[in-house]
Amino acid sequence: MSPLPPNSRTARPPLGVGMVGHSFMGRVHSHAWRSVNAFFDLPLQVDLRVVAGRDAARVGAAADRLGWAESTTDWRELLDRDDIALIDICTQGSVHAEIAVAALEAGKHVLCEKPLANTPAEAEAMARAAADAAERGVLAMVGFNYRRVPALSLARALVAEGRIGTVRHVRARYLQDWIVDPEHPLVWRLVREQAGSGALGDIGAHIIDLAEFLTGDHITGVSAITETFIHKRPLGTAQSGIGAQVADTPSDAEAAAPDASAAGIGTVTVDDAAIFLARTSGGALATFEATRFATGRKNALSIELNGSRGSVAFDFEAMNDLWFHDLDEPAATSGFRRITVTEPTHPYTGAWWPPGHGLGYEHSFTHQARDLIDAIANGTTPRPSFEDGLRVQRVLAAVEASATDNSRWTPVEV
Ligand code: SOE
Repeated sequence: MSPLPPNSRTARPPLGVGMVGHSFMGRVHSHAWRSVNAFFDLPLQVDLRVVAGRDAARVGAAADRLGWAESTTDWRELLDRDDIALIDICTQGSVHAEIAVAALEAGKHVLCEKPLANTPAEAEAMARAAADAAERGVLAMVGFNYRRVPALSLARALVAEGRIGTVRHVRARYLQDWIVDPEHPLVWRLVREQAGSGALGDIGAHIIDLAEFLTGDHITGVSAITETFIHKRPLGTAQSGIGAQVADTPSDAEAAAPDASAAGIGTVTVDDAAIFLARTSGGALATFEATRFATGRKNALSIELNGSRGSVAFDFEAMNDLWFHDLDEPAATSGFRRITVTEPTHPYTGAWWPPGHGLGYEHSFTHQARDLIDAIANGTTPRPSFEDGLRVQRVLAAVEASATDNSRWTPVEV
């Protein structure tokens, strides 16, 4: 029997990936690396080589479950592997800079989860390392995945085409409620040394990035208030939900993790909620709300842009729809209309299911992987870049600075 023709998978050059962290983000990134070649025609074949984590038993089990060839408790091993070309950072923010800078200097491409870092200084060091590495053809992306929800990619295209005219308003919210219960333990997302900030950096970063992505403009100034509603929480581990995701930190960079096994009470050192106003370089007025105390809202991201010729509006709770208002519509049929973003001509959707079947949260990460692989294969700058991530980090810092300065707060006589 004549030999079968080479399978296109084996014919494509491999892209070896090493991932650090295997909790919530590690799991969804693994799903993206496993699925991207199955649904997109790419010049490189992803190879899930090694996953690194803190605990040998846990990371070994994660490797088996998530499809990684090997596991290790020392992330630095990944930098010495010739069969690994890309480092995927899915850890808590306190170790993003250390891993990303080392990986870039070792000649590895980098995908880093958001926010880029815990401080502007760390983000600046990462952006510098990425700029230096780019001169050697080594590329970096920060994982603001919501840009790659098809409805939001379509919104960006409509705004860029001028379909809503000059943007006058941005109205963005990201609402969760996973720590409304005062008995929810003090997990790493509630500790500044590990998370950098609270709702502001974790979910506020997403709507800051989206506002700049959709408008094509930058935030030039903010005025903010933040609040921590519950200051003391029990030490221990959360059994379910977002808080149950135990942070992965490489063994040699163990952050000051709250002692999950200890009894007792610990102090929350980050915001529970942040609300801020902003102006953009395009002259728009913007409002942002990021909170973990929107009781009943589980992962409710929404954003609306109002322009001189129309509006676009998106709600993640109906993530396959984009609402569009065109001022040029005749009055008789004017109003917001719902675009079901599942046509083959819409961004990314043609790779998946027939019209009307819809996509989920995880697909945005596969789209992120697709675009990063495409950039690596073509030597183009992935977006959002570390420079984009640094700009978000500076907005986060400005919000915190504004919130701690009450000089502009005008009390109302009661
Ligand atoms: C927790 O708020 C979290 O996992 C964020 O960290 C992610 O970025 C977001 O996509 C879902 O919620």
